[in-house]
Amino acid sequence: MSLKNAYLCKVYEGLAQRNAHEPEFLQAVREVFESLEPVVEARPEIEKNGIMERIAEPERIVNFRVSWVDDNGKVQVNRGWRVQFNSAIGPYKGGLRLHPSVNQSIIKFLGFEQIFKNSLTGLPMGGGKGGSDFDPKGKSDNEIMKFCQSFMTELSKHIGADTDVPAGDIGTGAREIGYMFGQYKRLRNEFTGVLTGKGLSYGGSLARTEATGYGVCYYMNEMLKDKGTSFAGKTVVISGSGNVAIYANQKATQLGGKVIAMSDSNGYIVDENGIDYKVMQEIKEVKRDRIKTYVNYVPTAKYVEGCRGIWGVKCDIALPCATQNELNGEEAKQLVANGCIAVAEGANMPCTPEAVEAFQSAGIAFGPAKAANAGGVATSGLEMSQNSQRLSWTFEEVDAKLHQIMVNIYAACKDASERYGMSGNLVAGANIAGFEKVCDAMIWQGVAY
Ligand code: NDP
Ligand code: 2IT
Repeated sequence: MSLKNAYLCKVYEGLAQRNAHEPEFLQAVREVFESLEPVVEARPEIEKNGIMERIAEPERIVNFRVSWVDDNGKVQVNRGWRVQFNSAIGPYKGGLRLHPSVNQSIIKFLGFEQIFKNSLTGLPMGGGKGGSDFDPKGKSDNEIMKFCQSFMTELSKHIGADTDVPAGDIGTGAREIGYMFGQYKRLRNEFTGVLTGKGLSYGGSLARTEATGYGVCYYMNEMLKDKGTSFAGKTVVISGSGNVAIYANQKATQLGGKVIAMSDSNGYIVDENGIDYKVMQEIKEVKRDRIKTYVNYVPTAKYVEGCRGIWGVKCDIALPCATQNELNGEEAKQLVANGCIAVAEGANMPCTPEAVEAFQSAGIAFGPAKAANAGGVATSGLEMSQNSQRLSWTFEEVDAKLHQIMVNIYAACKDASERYGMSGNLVAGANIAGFEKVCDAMIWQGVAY
């Protein structure tokens, strides 16, 4: 798809020139701009108020050195970021990614998408993201703690329960959030809800761990309902085997689906009898081991080296839950040819633009990340509410709210796509519905803030 609107073209071209070395960021912006063409044409106040120029420029980027001492007494140095993208509708909110591939382009694409995702949840949260090129793999607990403490020593100067509330993402789970929370409290002498995804004994919310994976399935369930079907009896392929993938497996299975393949960055496992999420929990969360060891627990499973081959496994439903651009146009065509009827993105931007195009032109249901994986940050929002009230809700209460939020998000995406004559295009629907609230808030708050 190409951009036609003159204003959007001009803003995008300037952005592409200034950020030529940030391909993931430009990919994310381009998709949103393409979706918003009819909105920009229907509402001249968007151009008049410079909304597109402003929304694609982070309010603030903090980039810092993280030095720490490894178990051999050697000093290690990493790069840290926090991109505070947009605070129009609430304090900045978004996860922290720890992975060697992290750079400014990746953090900016994630922060940009977070603006619209958070808006879709209906909760008052702005968009932000952070992280580091630190690689947690193979590090001891002590090294993880040292890194997290050093990272938070700088980050603590820029965040706060009413300013910016980070959380988990790739490589950042309950252990890392715990070390970071401890350090923030030590530095500030303040016990506040400055992070979400906290442990249950110190302010965490029940169901936050499960929320992203559950939410993806609740969203998929709405997509399937509209097609007159459900998870019952369907085969499901889930890429990744981390936080999102594990609980997507649990919920898809509970809803009657059968998860037949999962992966990590080295390879994938297949088991036509269904993959047991509890074994995966043990391998990934407790042992912090590789997915290939699954065959030691379940002999009917088969391990195949190389993670991308997973898209060649025949299935009814595909849930990419690993990382950006993990599913390309050719792989999408293969899924369609194998009879796949629906795809929802658990990871952020896992499908390349060519893959999205292949799914949409084949007429299969496609749920974009901003909408489909918003259950994680939505439940972070619910954790913030509980922290403010100094109360804890039960698992059932949180799960019921999460479910309702995902149903509402699906309805909002569908409604926006229909209002602008793009019925069935949930990518456009999510981008438009997420944008509208942020745009109005930016206009009402004036220019110089
Ligand atoms: P985890 O760190 O728990 O798991 C990540 C999984 O993806 C692992 O299986 C990992 O394999 C795999 N993976 C990571 N990077 C790559 C890569 N470059 N190539 C192939 N596989 C890779 O992360 P999460 O489950 O939390 O996050 C997964 C995705 O979901 C990310 O895109 C994240 O942004 C998104 N997301 C997460 C939310 C959350 O609440 N946690 C909320 C919304 C979206 P390996 O172990 O081999 O590295
Ligand atoms: O991409 C995401 O939405 C997340 N990693 C979760 C962010 C959060 O603040 O819970």
